[in-house]
Amino acid sequence: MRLYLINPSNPLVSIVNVKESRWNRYRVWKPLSLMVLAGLTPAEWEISIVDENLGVPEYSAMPRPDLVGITAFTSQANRAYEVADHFRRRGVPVVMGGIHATMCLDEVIERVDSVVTREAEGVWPQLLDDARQGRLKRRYDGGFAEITDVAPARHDLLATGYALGAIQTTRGCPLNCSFCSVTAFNGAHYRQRPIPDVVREFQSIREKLVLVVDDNLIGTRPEHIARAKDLFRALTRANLRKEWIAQATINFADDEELLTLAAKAGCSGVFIGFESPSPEGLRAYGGKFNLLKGRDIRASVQRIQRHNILVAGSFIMGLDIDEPGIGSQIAEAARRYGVDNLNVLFLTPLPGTRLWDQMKSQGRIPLGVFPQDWKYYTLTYPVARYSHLSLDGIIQEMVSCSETFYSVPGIFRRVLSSFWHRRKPWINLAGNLSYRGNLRRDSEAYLSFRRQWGDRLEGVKKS
Ligand code: B12
Ligand code: SF4
Repeated sequence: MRLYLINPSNPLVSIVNVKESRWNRYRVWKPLSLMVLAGLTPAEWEISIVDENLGVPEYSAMPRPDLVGITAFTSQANRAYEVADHFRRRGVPVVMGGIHATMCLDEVIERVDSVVTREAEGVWPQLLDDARQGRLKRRYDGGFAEITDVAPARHDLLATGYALGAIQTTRGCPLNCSFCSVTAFNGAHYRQRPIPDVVREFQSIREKLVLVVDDNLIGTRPEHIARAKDLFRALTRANLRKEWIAQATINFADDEELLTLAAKAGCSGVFIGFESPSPEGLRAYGGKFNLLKGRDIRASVQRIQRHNILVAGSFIMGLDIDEPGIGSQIAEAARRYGVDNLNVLFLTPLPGTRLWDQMKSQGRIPLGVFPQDWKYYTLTYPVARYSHLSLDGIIQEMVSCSETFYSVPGIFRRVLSSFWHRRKPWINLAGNLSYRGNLRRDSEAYLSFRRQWGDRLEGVKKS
């Protein structure tokens, strides 16, 4: 039995354009969901994982599979349907799962043979059995997996072409920010994989640099932090000789022992979502408000960096309080906080989130002809109506924010500082150059988006 597991591409996602900027190699990450599915698949299936981000193969020249499984974030849905259509026309059954299939079940179920909603662990073996016997059901709901049932991913598949390996150690997020899909999809209950399983899986990863995909590696409660410390101790004992990067909340900075243990275990960088330079912005959207309010953020960032750990800060532009000037406010806040990298995304209503419900009810989702428009839901296009910013206004703010932060003197200052403090200067340089390399391409993409969709997005206040 032959199984293809496919990660569809979206050419609008600039990070996958390795040819245009070779630094992007460090930002193309493995589709871990498919490697986890492969890990759950019995040996009688011959598995090929196709990541279209590395190139779209000539499917008709490949041997005919018995089953195709497709994963998709919302931004990949259009391409997912094209791939599904190709195989279904050849009579191959297609199953789709992942976040978009869960949030937009009615749309997806019309376009594939079978849909898996939520986490696959509880239903995938049964589905494969049904497929083998030619009696696939239209829908399987995996619910939330028992965290002890999460199989190790097949790191032997997709062995080349990536700079980073990937692993997951926890699922779920208790903070439930209104714009984010994670709590809606993986639940508010923070589930932690058994530490020996994580260590064993880490040992099976070949790459020296690894992305820990957890939405919040350390969690928020004392027992979460205690588990994170135990994990770091175990990784250190295993002497992995790997460096890893992860996502965390700013409370990472509050515990010296945690930072020391993380650094010893190989932590070389963290992504932290600051979301807004103003407390009012945070209060409206964030479960994170309590973690950030009244905090000396620069001092927190410095405490992390003192452990030789890089900090990438992420912000959202287009919050209801954001007014003209927000681009320079974000660039200035990122400079003040002293982050090594800055990632700014447009506020985007993703299906299944509270923000979606709110904006939909307010008639603020003009780019809403689905599925065609999903390809713009990459968080890098302004697909909604923003309270105080016109389409041109918000694009201008984004461009000026990126150009300010990623100016040559800005990069020079940050990289010099990381050389001086011996804080992973080469990784810092690669990250900064990757962002800078995409600036021109991003501006061109905004222009073309503006030309194509300006009319549909009109009716917005002029800034
Ligand atoms: C790692 C990650 C990335 C990596 C991508 C790696 C990759 N190629 O997959 C990077 C950094 C590149 C990335 C980029 C983006 N990401 Co991202 N990312 C994540 C993150 C943190 C973890 C995903 C992961 O690996 N999970 C571990 C695996 C094991 O879990 P899983 O994917 O859910 O898979 C399970 C089930 O969903 C199911 N399943 C999944 N696929 C399939 C397929 C079949 C056939 C079946 C049966 C089952 C099944 O089974 C798996 C096991 O239970 C998630 C957050 C999250 N918790 O999901 C956000 C998340 C998926 N990303 C998100 C977004 C918005 C993006 C971007 C659009 C925006 C951005 N700029 O970040 C881009 C788009 C990239 C693209 N190609 O289009 C949103 C998606 C929301 C949505 N509705 O689509 C999420 C949920 C984050 C959020 N805050 O809302 N991302
Ligand atoms: S803390 Fe991060 S993962 Fe958790 S709900 Fe907020 S944005 Fe999503």
